[in-house]
Amino acid sequence: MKQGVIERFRAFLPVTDQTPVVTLLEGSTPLLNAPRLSKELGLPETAVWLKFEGMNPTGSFKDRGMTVAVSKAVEEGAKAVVCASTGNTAASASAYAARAGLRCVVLLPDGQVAAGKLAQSLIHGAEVLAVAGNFDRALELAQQAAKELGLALVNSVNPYRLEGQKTAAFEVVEALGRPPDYQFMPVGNAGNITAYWTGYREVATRQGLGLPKMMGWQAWGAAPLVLGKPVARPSTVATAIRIGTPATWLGAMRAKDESGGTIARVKDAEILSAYRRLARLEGVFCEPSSAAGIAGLVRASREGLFSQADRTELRIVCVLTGHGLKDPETPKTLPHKWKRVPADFPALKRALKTR
Ligand code: AN7
Repeated sequence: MKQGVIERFRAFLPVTDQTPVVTLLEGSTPLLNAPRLSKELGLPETAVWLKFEGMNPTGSFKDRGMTVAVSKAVEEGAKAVVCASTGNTAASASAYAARAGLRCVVLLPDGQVAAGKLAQSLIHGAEVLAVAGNFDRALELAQQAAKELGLALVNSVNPYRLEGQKTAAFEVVEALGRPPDYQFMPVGNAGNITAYWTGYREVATRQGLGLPKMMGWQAWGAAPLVLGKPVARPSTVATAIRIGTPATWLGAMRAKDESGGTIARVKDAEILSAYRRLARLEGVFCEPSSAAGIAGLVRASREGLFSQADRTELRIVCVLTGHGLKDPETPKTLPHKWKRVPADFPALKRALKTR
């Protein structure tokens, strides 16, 4: 069995026999049915499916693009890579650079990166620079560093990243046997929605299939694509998508318009509620940003989006972009009862009764 995004999808990627393959065997992530969530939304059990990208080697979808970007960087003779990141791109770049023996520089918005992501960049030996500014400013600096210091930029403005990421759409079609009717996903810098749309169009052309409606979700306080203009001071609990000027703005708009989908926004409270609901109903723990897509699904279904649909045939894919363990702090901020007990059995029994 072929493993890793490049070996599995070589024919559809910009690689040759000369490209050294830098891989951690990313991709081939689960597409899990979500029967309880489906039922709570008033849909048949077969309606909602979770593409759990948190199961990639570094715990996010970024690995699909990073294997291609870092492999091409090595092929082109790069000695160092650089990125700006809300955390996951940095974690992925750090791991793949370590794998390739390259120097890695990551620019992070100071104080705005989830603990697990920062831990990953540190342990893989990246040069971690906490920038006194937001992600958008860090990206400008990374682009300047790439140009003037000759580092290979591995943000999603690097076209190899999006080529790798489009393979997730191939896997969804493989698993469902056809494209879904709708795809719900979070949108930050807008690379991923652009990549999925490319992937779906490619399989549709190859196999004569239809296309999903692309439903992208931003956080309320970081919704430039919804407002139609950059947001100077983006703010949300979903730090991965705390982005005010998406680099792939036009790609996201094309995905929305061409597919007949939407790009809309959800409040932090809806994101956190979806985050917890998914974990409790389905046993799947994603990071808060990933739950923005689930929150969007809840909102859209409340607003009657599926009321006219042929429900038995309806297939909805939600992309869970990152693993919940990336961000171990957020669950502790949610209302959840836990108590201390003395270390004896009667006390334990009393505690369980008064639950
Ligand atoms: C979990 O790591 O931008 O719309 O620098 O980590 O393709 O940007 C992360 C983005 C969604 C948004 N979910 O994807 C970064 C970074 C998670 C993410 C997104 C990100 P894009």
